[in-house]
Amino acid sequence: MTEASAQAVGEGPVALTDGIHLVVDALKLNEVKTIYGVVGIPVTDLARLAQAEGIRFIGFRHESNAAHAAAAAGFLTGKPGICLTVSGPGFLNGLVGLANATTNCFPMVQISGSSERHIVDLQRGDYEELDQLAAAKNFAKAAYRIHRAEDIGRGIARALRTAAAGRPGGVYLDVPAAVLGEIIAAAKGEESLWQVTDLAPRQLPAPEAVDRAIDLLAAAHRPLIVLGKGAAYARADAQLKEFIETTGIPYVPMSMAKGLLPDDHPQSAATARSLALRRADVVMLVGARLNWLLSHGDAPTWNPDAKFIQVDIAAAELDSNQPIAAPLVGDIGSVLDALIERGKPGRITAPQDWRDELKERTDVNVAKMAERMAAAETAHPMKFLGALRSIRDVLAEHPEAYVVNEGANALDLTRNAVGMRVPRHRLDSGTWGVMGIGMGYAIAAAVETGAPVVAIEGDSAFGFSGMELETITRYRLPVTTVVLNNGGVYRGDDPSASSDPAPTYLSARHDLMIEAFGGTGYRAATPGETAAALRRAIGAGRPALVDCVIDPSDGTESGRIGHLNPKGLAGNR
Ligand code: ADP
Ligand code: TZD
Repeated sequence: MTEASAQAVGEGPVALTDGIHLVVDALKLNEVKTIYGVVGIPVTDLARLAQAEGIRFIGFRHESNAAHAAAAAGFLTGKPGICLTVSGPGFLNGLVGLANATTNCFPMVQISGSSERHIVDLQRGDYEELDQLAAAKNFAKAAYRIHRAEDIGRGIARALRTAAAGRPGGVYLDVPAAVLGEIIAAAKGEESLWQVTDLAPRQLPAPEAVDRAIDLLAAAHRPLIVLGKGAAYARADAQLKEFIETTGIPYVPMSMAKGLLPDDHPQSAATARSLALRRADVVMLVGARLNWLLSHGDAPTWNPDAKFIQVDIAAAELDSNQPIAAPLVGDIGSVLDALIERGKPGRITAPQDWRDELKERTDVNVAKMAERMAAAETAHPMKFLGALRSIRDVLAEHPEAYVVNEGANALDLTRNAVGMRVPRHRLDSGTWGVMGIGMGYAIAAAVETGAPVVAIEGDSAFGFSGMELETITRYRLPVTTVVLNNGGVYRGDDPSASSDPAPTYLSARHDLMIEAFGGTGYRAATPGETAAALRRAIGAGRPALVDCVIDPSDGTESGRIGHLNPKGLAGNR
């Protein structure tokens, strides 16, 4: 406990402390720098004290966004992001972010106040009554409750450790109001706190597992590496580059792995993705799961005879979809060290004809994309690709900028159109395909890094967290939001079946929204206006929003994943 906090509680014959001070002291001891949250009973004083003690408190308008921010902070820093919520509904609002963090394997801890146990558990009807621990268990990597002030240090250490070690995820920590208010001797409190040593210990693969993978890669005719966001999270950038470049194996980055190597790297098969997946005979997954985003490893997307090597920290992930011929369980840095060390120079080389085949397809697809973008340049009203070409060019002037991206068409098209050159600079809807991460992720990126952030948003996607524009302006963050506004969910030109607007229809001037909070709004109807506005906004380093007027007829239903819509009788229409 700090001197300041001892005095705050009062220096008597025996110095005292309370639960609130112990939470703050424990977080400080574990070097927590920022808390993202919403205050109210019973955590308002906790936020005040944290701020007074030098922890930055970023106050949100909705807990879902605060929780998304904490998750993004976890991804960006490699240490659990902290979210603070009030009991009952506030807790429940945060749970989407906690579940999303768990789904994406980002480390975060949601600390929530909760109501009186003896009332909640008999369901006598308390203020904001909810059995939060039971609810959180379903949506988190783990959920814990602290019952005594003397256990606060233990609870926080346990939560931080669980969130970060092994496969990272979201952890819920329940701190009832009574525990926050509990008074104990300061000395006893201080003794009860500890700092977690080596938050996410390295995990080394067994040598025989490494050799098995090397044998497979050495015998491959068409080897391929798939980089996932686990590889970005692992921060093994140098080893990845060395392994990929010395073996010559082509690679495909998943969206948040873009930039681990620059997108224009000669070995990137991103623009020949379908061919690469369909033809590869040995596939090494590095921090990427064979989930829906990779068609579960099934034919016809994949070669049915392909053999998989999987590098992952979570052994239970292996064989979840396809037989894994060479499991490599460990942290990616350690696994790559071992692969580099045990693979004798020249043992693994990607055959030239395979590299040429992919290169040929890449050249064709790059040319096609350039043509489509050039055609969009002059289209009026503006098309997605017209706006994105300008955004791409301006972002190329700012490789330090973080890109946040959500929507359907806005997500799919931006992913392909906007190249990344720096690791961990792209954050998007991720594994869950969730809308609403936009402003929370953008705020965390700005707060954690101080770099400019550009959030490229579908107009529907933006609405889920749009009120956080006020948070962005209140904290004067260098965030520019670009809304690709085609007036609807997916598209803005659906016919309505009644006198009400169509279910997909939306209508908003988002540039006026940010003006209400003191930020700068731009409206851009052409690619030229888009470029000029974005350039000015990033240059100014202040909160801004560019509302891009996009042709309502541009875009497809559900973007690239329209096939997931149930057909039913509509299929016969
Ligand atoms: P993507 O969506 O980009 O394909 P996923 O989220 O599906 O990526 O996969 C990330 C994987 O990375 C998870 O299975 C997770 O267990 C794993 N992972 C996360 N951090 C590490 C690490 N440091 N070392 C090894 N594997 C990791
Ligand atoms: N709610 C949540 C939390 N997540 C979701 N994914 C959805 C709803 C459904 N949904 C999508 O999958 S994309 C999307 C919704 C509502 C928005 C698409 O419209 P947009 O993007 O304006 O954001 P485009 O560029 O117009 O396609």
